[in-house]
Amino acid sequence: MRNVLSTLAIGILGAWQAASASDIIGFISLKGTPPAEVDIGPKMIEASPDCAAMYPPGKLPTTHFYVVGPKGEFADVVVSLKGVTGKSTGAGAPPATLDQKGCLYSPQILAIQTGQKLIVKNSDNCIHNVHCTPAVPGNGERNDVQMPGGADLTYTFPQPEMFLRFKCDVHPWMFAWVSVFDSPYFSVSDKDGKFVIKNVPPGKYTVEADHRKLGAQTQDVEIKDGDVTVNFTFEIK
Ligand SMILES: [Cu+2]
Repeated sequence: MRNVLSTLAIGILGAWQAASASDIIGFISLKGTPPAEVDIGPKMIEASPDCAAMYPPGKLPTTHFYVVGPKGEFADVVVSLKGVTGKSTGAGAPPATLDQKGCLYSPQILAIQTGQKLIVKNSDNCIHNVHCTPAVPGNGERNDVQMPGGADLTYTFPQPEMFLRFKCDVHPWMFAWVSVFDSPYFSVSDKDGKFVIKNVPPGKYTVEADHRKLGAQTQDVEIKDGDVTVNFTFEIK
């Protein structure tokens, strides 16, 4: 009897596992040497000494187009499930945050859902001007001044859009790129090159990995009965 019950329990557990959502996990690497980053120090000193004063002498920032670790760990790649739409849970999701720190946006690459709040903060002791310039109709352009210590600004976008641009008209080197998805199934690779797309329902999908400078790659996967690993390699030719 006991055996029958435990067999039954294992059977039920197995069926439940087979039908439950799984994670798509992976590692993104960059092969080859990316072009040198642009030194934005001289622009900063010229246009805005108050920004330059936020850094130790000789340690002014560069652009961050290619964020690569010592073993090719490739950060800031936006990974999503291609063609999955109408699944946004953005209205009920916790807000995402975009900060302005040291006269740079932080992070510079991020991803949110349609309808999800994006809170923009000013951690600097200087004025910024938050200017989003969407390319997809329905996502409205906005241009807001934000004083030091000023109230947070809140943005939402109704339409999916890749790399929607935020810039600052006061500091012409400041950019952030916000990708907007119509589902919660996306991730941005971290400094270790890792990403996780959580709780994907069973099914067949095309996983797309998109880097702002190097473009998109895809791989097909099937979620059946457990987590799936998908790795991508980008190459500088
Ligand atoms: Cu600014």
